[in-house]
Amino acid sequence: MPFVPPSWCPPLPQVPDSISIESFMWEERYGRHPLGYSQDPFTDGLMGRTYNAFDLKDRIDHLARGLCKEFDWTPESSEWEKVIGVFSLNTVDYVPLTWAIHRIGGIATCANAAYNAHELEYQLKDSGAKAVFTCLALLDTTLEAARKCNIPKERVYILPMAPNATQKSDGYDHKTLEDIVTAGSKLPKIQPSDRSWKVGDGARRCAYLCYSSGTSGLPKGVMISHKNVIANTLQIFTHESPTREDYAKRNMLQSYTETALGLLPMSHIYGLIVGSHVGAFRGDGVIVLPKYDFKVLLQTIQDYKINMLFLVPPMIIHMTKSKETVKQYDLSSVRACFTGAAPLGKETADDLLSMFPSWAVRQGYGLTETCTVVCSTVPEDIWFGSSGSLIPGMKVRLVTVEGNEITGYNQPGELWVQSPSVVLGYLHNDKANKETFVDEADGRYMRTGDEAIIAKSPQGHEHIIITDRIKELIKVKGHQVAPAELEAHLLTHPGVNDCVVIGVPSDREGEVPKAFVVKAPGSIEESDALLKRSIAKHVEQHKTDYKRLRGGIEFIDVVPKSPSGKILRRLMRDKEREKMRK
Ligand code: 4UV
Repeated sequence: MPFVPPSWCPPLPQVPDSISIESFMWEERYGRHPLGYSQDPFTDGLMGRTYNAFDLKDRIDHLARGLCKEFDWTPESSEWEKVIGVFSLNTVDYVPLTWAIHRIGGIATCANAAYNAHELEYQLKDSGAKAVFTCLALLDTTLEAARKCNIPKERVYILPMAPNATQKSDGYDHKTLEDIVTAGSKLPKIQPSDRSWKVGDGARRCAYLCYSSGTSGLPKGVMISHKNVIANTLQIFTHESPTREDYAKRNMLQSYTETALGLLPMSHIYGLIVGSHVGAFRGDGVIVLPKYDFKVLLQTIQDYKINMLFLVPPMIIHMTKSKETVKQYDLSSVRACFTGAAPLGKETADDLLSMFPSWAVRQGYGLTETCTVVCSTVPEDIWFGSSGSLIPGMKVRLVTVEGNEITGYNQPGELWVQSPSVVLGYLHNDKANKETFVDEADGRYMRTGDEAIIAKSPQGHEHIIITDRIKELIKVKGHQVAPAELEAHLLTHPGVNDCVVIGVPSDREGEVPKAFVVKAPGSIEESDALLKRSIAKHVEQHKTDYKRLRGGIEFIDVVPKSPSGKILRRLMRDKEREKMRK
């Protein structure tokens, strides 16, 4: 018997499957809230730049017209001919740009702003992106990657981070988003792409192509449909509604919206869906920050009286370890602090609560492949160490290594998820699709590669507690690091004959990569120390900062492998854990 959401949770409303995300955001929402939005959807936390919902709607419309003209595209053509890369720090234009791409029936492939040119090139090539939107800070990286993917410089556009920031680092006068909006405002109206959709097209058509390594191997394009995003937005909204309605009633408000923090990268599913789409749909105001700067974060919470924080565990650890700095700011507006993407330790949650006894310290669990949230704690049902109750429309199973289904409490098994938000699959990767998405008698499940138990919370509800990670993935500060990617790179170093990379615990980052290396015979470095330094440098030069081998390098004689040649990473991880326990 699969586990299902608790009975207090309202049922999931019908999920529309023949409209685009963009239509859903505006039309559904206006239907629900005839008074319109109570807050501006996105505000620049540094510059104060903002658009109200009505202006934003027009802006997206103009941008969509401008994009059609710019590329000579029609809304009716296949979405795979209209893949656009978005490689930028967070800005107020980030998500609206993706909605304009959806309005013309295209796909936005959002790339981690921390990527270097090699990493960006991989995603742009793999996704078949025809153009890239970037910000000035990342222009050089973008141009280097674009060149290698045959994307001409004319197809590299600038997202303004600040009004009037126009200097160009390569001397070429790149068009800005503003230029396209202005040009679009003078063009005739276009029919939004979904006007020609048939029933079910919203479930079939890809809207976002985000990258995840899944359970094994290199990063893969995760095909996220319009329906996936709409479903998870409605699922989260419905899961939270009872507590919000209570709050509104208690405070005699007509409805209740949040001023939320938009700091998490919008290129990652957490910042994209939970941090942006759900807030915009609900009528919240999202205060956008381009990157993590601790003092700027505290100042912004104070200035904008933010009440909902979306953070990852390392940021919370930073807060709990900086009590004196934190005290200098007035954070009394905050009602809830939400965390996810990696486990939040019980001690850290306790520490945070002791600093801010009135905060609801909440945790959610999600994946790119489930188009984000699977479960989360709500203010009335918080249990530290747990990732909370299933959101409506979710059904999960726990399956043992032997393939037996677990039906009781507190017994660990791999978590399998069924939900309208489970994505279409990986782009051109049948093998990974077969391994990850399985058809069972009661429908299609996604195998998460995470080990979990179901336990009863003190309030008596079924909660999911993530107990371990079975898959290879390493999570550094919430970012994905694929061991296979680092291993492939290490093998290009002349001193490395074979290697295996695993994640090891880190106080500040959650986990960091550690490499076990079999030295090449007769390697030219004079000593082990020099060889280690050279290998570490090889990674630093070619991979982004969070992928560095901060867990260290250790030499071994042989990499343990199965008879079929598969690296036994789990064995290395268990050995390492054993060593740390001693
Ligand atoms: O694919 P991904 O990078 O996706 C994420 C998504 C995290 C989110 C999103 C919305 C939320 O509201 C939220 O709370 C969390 O990280 O990586 C997926 C893997 O990250 C680990 C787990 O191994 C997933 O398979 N992970 C994510 N959340 C948690 C976690 C968690 N709360 N506890 C432990 N591991």
